[in-house]
Amino acid sequence: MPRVGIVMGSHSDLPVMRKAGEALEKLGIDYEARILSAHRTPEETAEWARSARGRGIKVLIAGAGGSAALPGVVAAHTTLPVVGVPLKAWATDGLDALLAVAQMPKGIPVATVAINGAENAGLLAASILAVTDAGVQAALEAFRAERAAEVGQRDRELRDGGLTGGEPR
Ligand code: RP5
Repeated sequence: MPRVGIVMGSHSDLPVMRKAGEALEKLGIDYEARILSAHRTPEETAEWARSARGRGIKVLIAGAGGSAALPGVVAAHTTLPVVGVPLKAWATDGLDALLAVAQMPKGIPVATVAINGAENAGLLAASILAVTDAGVQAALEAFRAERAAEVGQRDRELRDGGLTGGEPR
């Protein structure tokens, strides 16, 4: 049964937003995913957010670009925690969406990750689930241990081989 709901404002958001799903899959967490727009399909968006708790969903992840109202609108219709992902769209390198998602009015919070930070949104949703799920907590700890091992490996390579290799970001 899905415990996380992922929503994005457009099919054009999918290449970034799928990283949230991939992070959850690595941790063994089921999710549902939808394309719903705060502006183009406002009624469907509200209904999805309102009904999420009743479907057993515990955390929502919402990504949008441009004026990026979606995470805030979703949060307005549920008291489930909402993780917002500001997406880089057609202008301003995503700063427009970052401000729209982060600058919520008092009383309706959205936990905002970095621009295009969909993977971290998945990990943050997992951390929220891990508060009451020891299996997810163990999976997160294993994930972090893997990341630490990767850093250690790169450090050994650098100390042995000097400042060679590396890929531009
Ligand atoms: C937002 O506008 C979407 O979340 C997307 O990031 C952006 C552009 O949407 P499209 O015009 O590509 O559908 O609502």
